Amino acid sequence: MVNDEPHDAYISLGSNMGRRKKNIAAALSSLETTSAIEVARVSGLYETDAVGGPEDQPKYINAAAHLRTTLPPERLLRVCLNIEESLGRKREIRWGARTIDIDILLYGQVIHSTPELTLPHALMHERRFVLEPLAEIAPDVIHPAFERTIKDILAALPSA
Ligand code: PH2
Ligand code: MG
Ligand code: MG
Repeated sequence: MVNDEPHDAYISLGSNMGRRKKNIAAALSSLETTSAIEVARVSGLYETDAVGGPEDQPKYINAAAHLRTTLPPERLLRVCLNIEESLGRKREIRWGARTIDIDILLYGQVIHSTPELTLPHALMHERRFVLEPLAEIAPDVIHPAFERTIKDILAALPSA
């Protein structure tokens, strides 16, 4: 039997190099034109201070999106990494400035950990720049490891 039921996946997008809004828009349009992916909903754009990495980095634009996809998690990750590369992403310094970062936050209620991919995203629950856009589009979605909603996890974050 062919399993072609789409799954709900949530991603985070971030850019702090070059034309930041354009990079986010280009990543979303590449996702949309991938045949097994539908971009169901996109959050607004949030300008955020860089967290971690080298000092004096430019501010980020962050956003979150809800995808519906028939791709399994590893193939969705491969698509995201290919889009990053096509938009000129260079991986030099950990948490350094980047044209585009596309992270899979949640894939249904899957809990999964390999060297390539951890679901849910290992740091999402402590990052305001991830949770704020995500809470805009998915406030009542459950984080499967903490068994709490996104809006509750956001509300419990210590204030900056
Ligand atoms: N991504 C990081 C590290 N720091 N800071 C902000 N504000 N936004 C990000 O997307 C971001 C970050 C690693 O992926
Ligand atoms: Mg990231
Ligand atoms: Mg990443």
